[in-house]
Amino acid sequence: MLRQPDFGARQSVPLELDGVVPYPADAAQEYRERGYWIGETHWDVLEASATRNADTVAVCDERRSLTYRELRDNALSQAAVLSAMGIRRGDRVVVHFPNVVEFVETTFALFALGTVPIFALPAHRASEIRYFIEFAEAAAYVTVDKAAGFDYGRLAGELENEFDGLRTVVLPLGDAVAAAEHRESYRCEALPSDVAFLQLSGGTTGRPKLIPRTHDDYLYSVRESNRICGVTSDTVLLVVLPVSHNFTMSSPGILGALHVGATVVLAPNPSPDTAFELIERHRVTMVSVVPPVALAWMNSSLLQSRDLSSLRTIQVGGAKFSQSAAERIEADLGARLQQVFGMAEGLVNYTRLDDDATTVTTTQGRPISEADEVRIVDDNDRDLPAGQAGHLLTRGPYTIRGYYRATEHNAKSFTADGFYRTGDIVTRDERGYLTVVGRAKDQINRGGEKIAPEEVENHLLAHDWVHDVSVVGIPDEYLGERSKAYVVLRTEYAATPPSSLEIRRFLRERELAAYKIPDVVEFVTEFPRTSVGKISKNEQRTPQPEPAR
Ligand code: AMP
Ligand code: DBH
Repeated sequence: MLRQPDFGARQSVPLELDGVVPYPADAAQEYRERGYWIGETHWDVLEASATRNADTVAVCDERRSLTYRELRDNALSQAAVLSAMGIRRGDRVVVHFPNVVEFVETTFALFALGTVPIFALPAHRASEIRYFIEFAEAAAYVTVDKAAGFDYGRLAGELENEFDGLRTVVLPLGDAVAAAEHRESYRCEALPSDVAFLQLSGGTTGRPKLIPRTHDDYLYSVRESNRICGVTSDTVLLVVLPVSHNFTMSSPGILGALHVGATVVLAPNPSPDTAFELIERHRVTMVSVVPPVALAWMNSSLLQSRDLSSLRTIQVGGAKFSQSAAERIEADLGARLQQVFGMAEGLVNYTRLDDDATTVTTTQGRPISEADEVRIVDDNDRDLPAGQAGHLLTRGPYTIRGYYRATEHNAKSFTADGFYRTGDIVTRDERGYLTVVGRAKDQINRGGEKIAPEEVENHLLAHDWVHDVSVVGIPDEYLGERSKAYVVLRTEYAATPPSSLEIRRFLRERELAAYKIPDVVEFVTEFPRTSVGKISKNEQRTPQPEPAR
């Protein structure tokens, strides 16, 4: 019989993880003294909820439903199995799940062990997963068997062959878990100041960046988010966005709901068909969506036939929500709008539930905490007066001071005194409300899904026929932006270009997440250039008149 690892009393040694930039000691001390960091871990939170709300449903999907007690016990059983496989505190483990209950079980099993999950997105494919394993020297890859139209189990098999020593776990575990012995009380080994997991950044560079978040800092943002968003044990939260996304996890998301004994309903996809039925069946009170999903819901004919009357709050974030849609949504869906402007690096802004209609429809909210320091600066880092658009810099009790193992990049992404350069262009009013008006970073925001052009360009450059590429975001009525690749072919192939379909197939065969594959491919003979000879992506982003025929 597998026994749960017995660590007895909590160890007092902080986790040493190389490549993490810690909060400076004086800032950490201040955040503790001011009561932001209260010294709890994610595992403590689940234990407390399981004690208070043992028989309440914590999380369900189409196939399974778990009470808080079951979630806790299953997580501990899985921890026993992982521990028997040699997985230890501080090991990095890639967690790769569609929206299924097993994601939550696994995440808490890893929290119990003090292991550090890397939250891959469901849409990620071999190319991204391989990179996470290599870069973070992951000890294991945990996933679920076939689900949501993709064979995750098969990918696990391939990875196991490819990476020496990588352990792969494909759920369900069956007998191994059933044999695990349960304990009444279990103390996890992690310390609240430890890195709890690595979240992902949409990024701007050739490779995604990993974001180390501590229990202390993340749980502060989760508790405050609950307060701001009115999440209580009566909340029924519907998750239609990818489970592992930072918005879904923490704003207030799955972790917020589990903190207060609420119920989380996982939807396999965000279509009105699926989501409306779940809202009706589970009497859902709250949901978080990206703008294209909000638009699809607002325009759905199913609104006539489904009962959405339980829905109180609809959060929209991840990309800019147009004012005109924001003005319509409450009437269309019968729920209050809350705009959310957040980032996995930290800072999250919300419009408040009692804000006036103009604030809710025209701003992206204000920061969670009075300790969130926000600066709006010009190109030379000089502070701008209220109302003027500039670069948003931020520092605070739940914003990282550096990406994981990224010394060189950190020097560019953070100021010397620890402000994160968000890459967003915003205005701030006298009250501190932010409105996103643009972006300085080279990133495409495809309806909330972030694409780093350089990453896609690198893949395209691997094509034998391709001489040069430039990937940009172009305006799209529905997504806000979609992606376009301008391709210059090698001269010997220019006369017989491949079709854009072939280029896209090439990328798919490189096992890249589907949302990164350009929506449009155009073959050109040269790129527009700026006066200093750099590619003018701005010009490429601007729609060009169709050539006369
Ligand atoms: P990431 O750093 O990958 O977590 O992505 C966060 C980025 O998403 C932000 O820096 C913004 O560029 C964008 N974003 C998130 N929410 C909003 C929003 N409500 N409006 C506009 N942009 C947003
Ligand atoms: O886009 C994001 O990354 C995001 C949006 C809303 C986020 O991380 C969040 C809320 O926490």
